[in-house]
Order: sequence, then C-alpha cells, then structure tokens
Amino acid sequence: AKFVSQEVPRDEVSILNSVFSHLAYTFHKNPSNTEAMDAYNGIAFTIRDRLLKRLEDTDSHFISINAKRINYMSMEFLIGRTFDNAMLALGLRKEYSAVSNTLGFNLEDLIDEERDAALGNGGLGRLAACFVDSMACCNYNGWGYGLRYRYGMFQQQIINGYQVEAPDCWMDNPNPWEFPRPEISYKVKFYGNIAKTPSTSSGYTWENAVEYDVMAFDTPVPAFGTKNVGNIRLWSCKTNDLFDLNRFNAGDYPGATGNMVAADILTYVLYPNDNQNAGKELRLKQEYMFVSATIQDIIHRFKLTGKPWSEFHELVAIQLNDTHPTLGIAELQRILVDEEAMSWDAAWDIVTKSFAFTNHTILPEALEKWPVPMMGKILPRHLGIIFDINLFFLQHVEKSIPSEREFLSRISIIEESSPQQVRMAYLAIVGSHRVNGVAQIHSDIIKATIFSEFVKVFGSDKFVNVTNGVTTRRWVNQCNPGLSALITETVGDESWVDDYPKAHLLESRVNDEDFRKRWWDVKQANKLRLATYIKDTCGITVNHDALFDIQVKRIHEYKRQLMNILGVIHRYNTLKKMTPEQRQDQVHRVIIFAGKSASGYYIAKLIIKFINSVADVVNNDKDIGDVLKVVFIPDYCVSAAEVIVPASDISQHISTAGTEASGTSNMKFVMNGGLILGTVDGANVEIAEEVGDDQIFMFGVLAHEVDEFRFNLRYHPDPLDANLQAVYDTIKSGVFGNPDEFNPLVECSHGPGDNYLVSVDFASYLMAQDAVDALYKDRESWITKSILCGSRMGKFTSDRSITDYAENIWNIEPSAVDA
Ligand code: 26Q
Repeated sequence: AKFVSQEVPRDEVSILNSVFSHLAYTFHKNPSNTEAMDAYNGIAFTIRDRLLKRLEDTDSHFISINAKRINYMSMEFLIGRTFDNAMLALGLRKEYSAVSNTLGFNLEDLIDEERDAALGNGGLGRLAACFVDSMACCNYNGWGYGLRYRYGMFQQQIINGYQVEAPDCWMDNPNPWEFPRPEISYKVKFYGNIAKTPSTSSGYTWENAVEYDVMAFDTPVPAFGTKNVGNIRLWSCKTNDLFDLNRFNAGDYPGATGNMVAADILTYVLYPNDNQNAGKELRLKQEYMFVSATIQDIIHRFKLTGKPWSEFHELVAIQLNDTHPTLGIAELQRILVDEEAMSWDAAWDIVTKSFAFTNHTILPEALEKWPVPMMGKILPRHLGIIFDINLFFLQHVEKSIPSEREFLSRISIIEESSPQQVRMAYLAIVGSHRVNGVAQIHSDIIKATIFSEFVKVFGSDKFVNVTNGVTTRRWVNQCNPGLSALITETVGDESWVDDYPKAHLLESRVNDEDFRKRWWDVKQANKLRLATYIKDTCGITVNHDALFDIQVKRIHEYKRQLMNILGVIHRYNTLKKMTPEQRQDQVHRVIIFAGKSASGYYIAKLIIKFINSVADVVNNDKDIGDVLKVVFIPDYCVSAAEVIVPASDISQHISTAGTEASGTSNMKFVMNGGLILGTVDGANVEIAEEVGDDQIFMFGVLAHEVDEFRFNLRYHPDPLDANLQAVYDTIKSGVFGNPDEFNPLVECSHGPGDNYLVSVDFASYLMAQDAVDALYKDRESWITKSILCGSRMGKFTSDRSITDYAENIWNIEPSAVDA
C-alpha cells in the first residue's frame, strides 16, 4: 500500500494536531513564538498534505483507465492566492477557521499573509488558471504546463503619480503550494549546428549544442465538489549541473558558479508585456525551454502507456495558449523524425492531430514574429524544420487552389522582409487541427481578416469559437461570501458553485422585497470593504454610498482608460459650473482605476500619471467634496481584484470595437451584480445577449465601421466635439500640471493621431454615462437590473468553456476519481 492511500483525516482535532506538527517540525515554531506568517504556513502545509493525496489518486486513476490527457500549454498562469480557494474546495473552511482561532488568529488575517503567484500579465494568464480549475472541477484529465518564473509580474508602486516597478520576489517566502520534482528533469539544447548524417532517418543531427537541465515543480489545483485534483507543472532551470568542477577544484569557488546565473536567468523573469511582442532573444529561449521540456514530458508519459505512436493523438491533446508555445509543433516533429525514426508524413499526421491553437488578439503589434537569423542561431534544427513545414504547406496550396505568387507570399509562414521573419501564428494554424478565437465576434473577425486566406486553404470548419469563461469558485463563491449565501439559500444547496446556470433561480426572487434589500445590502457591504482597501492603499476616503464606477485592467491605448479620464474631466467641468445645491443633487461617484503598464510603454505610463494628476485636483477641490472622487489603486493583481470586483455598481469595458478579443473581467463584474458600460466588443456582445439589452449600457461605433472612421480622421476630419474641446482647454490651462507633459495624450485622442477613436466615441460615451446617472437615481430599477444580471450569467462559467473545448476540439470525456 502506498503511504498516501488513506484519506487524510478531516476533523478539527486531527487538523489541529497536524498543524502543530508542521509548526514544530517543518518551521521550528511553538505556540509561544508563532506569528501570523507562521500560522499561515503551518496551516497551509496541512492543506498541502491533503492535496498531495488527491493529486496522487487522480493521476493513478487516469493512468489506470488510459484516459486521454489535455496538456494546456501556456507561458503564463496568473494563479493569485491558493489558501482560501483550497479550503473551500476541500470543504474544510469552517474547520480551518476554528483551528486558526485556537491558534489565536483570525482566518481572514492569515489569508492576507499569502503572496500572489503572479506568473502572468493579465487576461491570458488568468484564463489559463481558470481553465485548469475547470478541467479539474469537471473531472477532465487536464494539466497546465508553464514556467516557474523566479520574478513574476512586477509590483507597481505609484510615486509622485508615476508608475515605478519593483521586482516581485514571491519566492522569498516558503511556497506550500508547490512540490519540487527533481526526478522529473530534461535536457534542453540551444545553439550548435546541423550535420547531415545517415544515422538518423531524417538524415540530420543537431550537434555542438549547449545543454541546460530543466526541472519540474508541480502545483496541485484543488477542485470543488470532486476529489479530482488538477496540476500545473512549471519548469525551472536546474543550476547544479552547470557548476564548474575544474574551477571549483582549483579553489575558485565563486568563479565555479559563473554559469549558474546564466542558467537561472532563463526562468528568471516574466516579460511584463501584454498584447505587445517583445521580440527579445531571451524570450525566444524561454519559449523554447518551456516547449522542449513539456513535449519531452508528454512523450515520456505517453511511452509509459506502451501504446503505438499511431494512437498518440488518442491519448494526447495539446492546446496552445496563443502563439507563445508554438515551437512545440516543430519540437514534436523534430523528435519524431530525428529521434524516433519516423517518416515526415507519419510524424506530421501525429502533430496536426494533437495540436490546437487559441488566438487572443488581432493587434498587429502583439502578433509574434521571430527574425530568421535569430532563430537560426539559437534553434538551427527547428528553423530547418519550419522551412520544410512551409515548403510542404505551400506545395499543398499550389496543388489544391490555383494561386498567384502574391497569394503564396501572403500565407507563407516566412515573411519575405529583411531580415526574413517566422510568423508564429501561421505556423500554429498550419500545425493544428483546430484554431479558435475567444468570443464570437472575435472568432468571426479573425476568420474575416487576419486569417481569411487560411479559411480559403483549410476550409471554414477548422476555425471555431470557444467563448471564454471564468471560474465561479474564485470569482463568486470565494470573493463574494455575501452573494454566495444568497445564491445558496435560493438554490437550496451549494450545487450552483460547479453548476453555475442554476444561479438563474435568483430571477424568481426579483420582486421579493426582503430579497431585494439583502441584495442591495450585500453590494453596500462589498463597497464598504473596498472603501477600506482604498483608504489603506491610497489614503483616500471615499463614501460607499456613492456610485462605484470601476475600470481595472492592463493600461493600453486600445482599452481607452484615456477616454474614461477625459470623461472625468468633463464631469468635473460640469460640476464646477453648478451651484452648490445643484451639485449636491447629482449622483455621487467614485471613479476607480487600477492596472499596470508594460515597463517600456511610454503612452500607457503617461496615462497613469495623468489619471493621478487629475485625481489630485478633483479630490482636493473643496467645491466638489464627496460628489466626485477619483482613485488609482496601485498594484492591481488577482488578490486586489477579489476585493474590487464584488464592489462595482458600474464597470467599464470600453475598448475600440474589434480590438478586445474577449475580456474576462466583464464576466466577473456582472456575475457579482455589477452593470456594464461597454462597447460592442469582445464578450460584451454575448453578455448583452444573455442578460438582455436593457441590462447593459452600450455605446460607440461598430467593429466594421472602425477602418472608415480611422480613414476619415486622417483625411477628412469632422470638427472636434465641443465637450472634448473644452476638456482639452482645461488641460491646456495647466490646472492638472504642466500641459506640455500631457500634450501627447491630447494628440493621440483626436485627429490623425487618434488610432483608437477616442474623439469619435466621446459624445456617445458621455451620453451613456448620463444614462447611468439617471438609472442610479431610480434605485428600484437599478436593483432589478442588478439581480437580472447576476442571475443570467450561467454561460460564462469556465466550466462551459472547457466543456466546449472537450467536445469540439479535444474529443475527450470526463471521469471522476472514486466514482
Ligand atoms: C508576446 C511576445 C513576447 C512577450 C510577451 C508577449 C505577450 C504576452 C502576453 C503577448 C500577449 C500577452 C497577453 C495577451 C492577453 O492577455 N490577451 C487577452 O486574452 C484574454 C483571454 O482570452 C482576452 O480576454 C483579452 O481580450 C485579451 O486581450
């Protein structure tokens, strides 16, 4: 019998005993010197024990039935905290609350001791974390694969209104949520050259490469309502093999470690770019290290089944989270033809049946391209394979559709620029059996625009939609206990947590006076919690009776935080012109921003400074008082979102139509009873379909009109909107500080510089904001809409997304352990 074969005890006394044991033997602490951090660690390690057992059971279960496995490959997993989530998943939160009281601590305070695992930038990374949660919860055999960055997403400080980046040293504390697996390690090669040799079936070998060792760390993902536990396997560079023994023996101890730093650097830091291609050599090496270790691990596990290669795709599905892991296609092909003696065609058949690709953006600056010379230097064999893939692909195209040279050069994986570039999205399409966008409008747009030529080549069926979703475990049950209690009471039990469409039952109580009051009170309590958080993080006092208007997301021109703050200036101007009595009659608002800018993104950083400068003036204006407050919360991250999201009355998702692939925070806000002010973009469109047009404030030009408006701004501009002109005049008067500093923001929000159509949408944006004010004054209507929103979001659980992937792309069935 294996040591973990017994269920770990779940009663309070046994848990307390194991906490004492961890405090004493893992952390060298006794009850008299146990501080909050120690208590957190001691308790967390007892949860770790319980998760490990379930992880083992889950793995054995799926191995025993030869289940197909999903390998979700993502350069980012934005996990956030695990503690609270794990207690809820195990159904032990009450027990742990009692245990922490016995230790002399409040469980809520211990939860705040945990640092976020911030191994991602934003939407794409958080989506990966939600998906692993849902795969586990829905009893699919799914693992995430990623990188264990030593420094995650930087910590954002706001100093004098400017963003200042500090390193995220999240590994300084012990991490109870990971298991080092030194026995699971692979060699990854870089550089060297290709030699022609008869000794391999392909006739090629890769010689004189530099080798690195990569080691696995497993992060179990507890799942609510099932004993299945998922896993995120993160790779880290192993440094000990790079220890230079010759130098060491010659007495040069420090010198002997010279290579260690170089090795560590590959998994050192997450690139803090979101929707922006860095194009850096180190990033390419990170991508390859990640891909190579993952593909080797997948093959290793496949070989343990003893099945023939022809069944590989029946046991393995590989999902590419954007193009970042696309080299996996070339890596699997390389291993099959160079090392497994397979013919090109047989290998390619296996590759294309296993891989599928998710696209998350159409922004040209975000599409990954790698210079051919760079790839040739670092990955000479892969470059050769990519050229061969391209050659066979173009030959196939020439045969199947009579095509012009122009057409071939447009769809070539190699862009004929100087230097030539590898177009990673095209490689991903050619090497996959399915390509999906992340919301219906986005999937339609990629088929009609950036990938339209590939629809001609492969047919329409290869391109599908899978609308994103979010896990209701974290984004409702965990972050909003008040709302969760109302749903549980309405549904009769907690089954809605992993069967979210059941929340529609809330709608039956929309006319129940008592229920409506409690619904409102829950929102007010969440706003009070956020007000306290704002006081603690910004030192600003806000009144939680005001309308909370929230825009939190990465700072990017296309997301138009600039339009929001220009609208705030308009509101400020309007209030200033009123008599004090008129002013007090207006809906009081707190306008809340948060989000990080990529460190090298000049305009995004200037937007942050501008928001803070405007906030300074508005918040200190005695005429304005509580009628308008503007707040920029520093260091937006998953754990901050868990406080912010439940507290919105309105949240803004106001990207230029056609630019935001989906958005996922829009879903979180509406699930928590917030209304949306948004453009006809991304998942906003489907949210409107579900909750009803009356429940959402929508404005702005449509995606198909954008090009024409851009053209007109450049060549036939309309006169500037008078309100926007007045806002510019206020900026130019110098009230917010040196107008020269902010002039670039004026220039990029109107005329030919206005790429994201701020000036075009400004008037309709202000009208939509007026409609928000009017509705908020009518509290009963507002509550009705809020309840309808909260009850109609069943579609947007990531359980539904994962089921869509399972049925339409992965061809896989769920199976529960202990079933
Ligand atoms: C690429 C090359 C080099 C360095 C960094 C990158 C890079 C990193 C992260 C490029 C893009 C990203 C992240 C993109 C992202 O988060 N996209 C968002 O994905 C969400 C989930 O599908 C959508 O909801 C959002 O609309 C989309 O913007």
